[in-house]
Amino acid sequence: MSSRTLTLAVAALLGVMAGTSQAQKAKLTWGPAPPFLPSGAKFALVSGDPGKTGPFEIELSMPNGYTIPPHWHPTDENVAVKSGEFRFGMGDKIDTKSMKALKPGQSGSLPANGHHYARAHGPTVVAVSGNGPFAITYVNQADDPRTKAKPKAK
Ligand SMILES: [Cu+2]
Repeated sequence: MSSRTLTLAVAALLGVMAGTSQAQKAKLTWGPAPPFLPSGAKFALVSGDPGKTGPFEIELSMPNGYTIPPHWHPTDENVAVKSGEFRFGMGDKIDTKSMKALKPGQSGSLPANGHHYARAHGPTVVAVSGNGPFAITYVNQADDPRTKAKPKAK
């Protein structure tokens, strides 16, 4: 292989690698939902860091019927529906009749400290954005997956 051919080969390889990393940036990396959410959902970070101060965006992919029991956050929460149907309601008790439905392309804002709950109707993907640090407090401590995960003392 002449040195010119080698240079071209390296340039082509670097081009392929650059293309690959760009494709990976556009594609979200999905993992299990964080421990403060009920199990069964998938989670992907879009931008920022929900654990730190500043704006962040995550996506949550939920199976049909996935329910987040009544809870609140110390910060505003914005939810934009990507696919499926996201139903939510305000208050300390799940009332399916008073739930509102958001469809793909629609979004809603949940005010800081406002008690709310949510349920996926069909497989549903939402983008959640806000200003970190993100925190969640469940109205009923028994609903908190972090409490459930702890081994029960006898
Ligand atoms: Cu919430």
